[in-house]
Amino acid sequence: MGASLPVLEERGLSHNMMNNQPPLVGVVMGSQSDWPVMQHAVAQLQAFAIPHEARVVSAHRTPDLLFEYAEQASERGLRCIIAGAGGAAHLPGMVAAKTPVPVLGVPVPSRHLQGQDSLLSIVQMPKGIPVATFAIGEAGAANAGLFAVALLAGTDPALAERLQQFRHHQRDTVLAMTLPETP
Ligand code: RP5
Repeated sequence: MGASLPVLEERGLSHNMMNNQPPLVGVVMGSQSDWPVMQHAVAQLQAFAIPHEARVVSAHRTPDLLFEYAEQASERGLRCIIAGAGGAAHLPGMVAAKTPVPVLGVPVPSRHLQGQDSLLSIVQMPKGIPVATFAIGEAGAANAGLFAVALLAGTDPALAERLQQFRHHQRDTVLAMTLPETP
């Protein structure tokens, strides 16, 4: 439990976000350039105090590391993995292929096709190896984080209560909204 991947840590590409607690959620992304999007998943995990880690793992540039990470995920105690990538986004599907741990895929906006390629790469998994796929970009990353919270809340009543309070806060915010008066 809680084993580290030293190569990434040495290069500053790995970060355990809650020291002294083994991560329950792994957040991986294909490049450091994915962080502006994927940080929105991490922000949700932080808001609900979920032990987690964030790491750069590239499907096509570090395939051996991807296999190592995915193969160790279950024994390390990860309950789900949020995987974000852009372009021909193999990362979530390949992670899912190598672990029974549920994988939540986040399509990162790409330079030329604005993430539509990422979305289709992730969502169109052939039957047999599922990846739960979220919206392109920040909303998808945040919702993947919230989905991970909901998964964990199934066995954690205190967390379920915090999630309910979050939903109530959103409800109350919308109920308090007003529109400008029209003549
Ligand atoms: C993918 O290629 C990454 O997930 C990223 O979205 C995209 C571009 O990577 P960089 O060229 O910015 O490293 O592997």
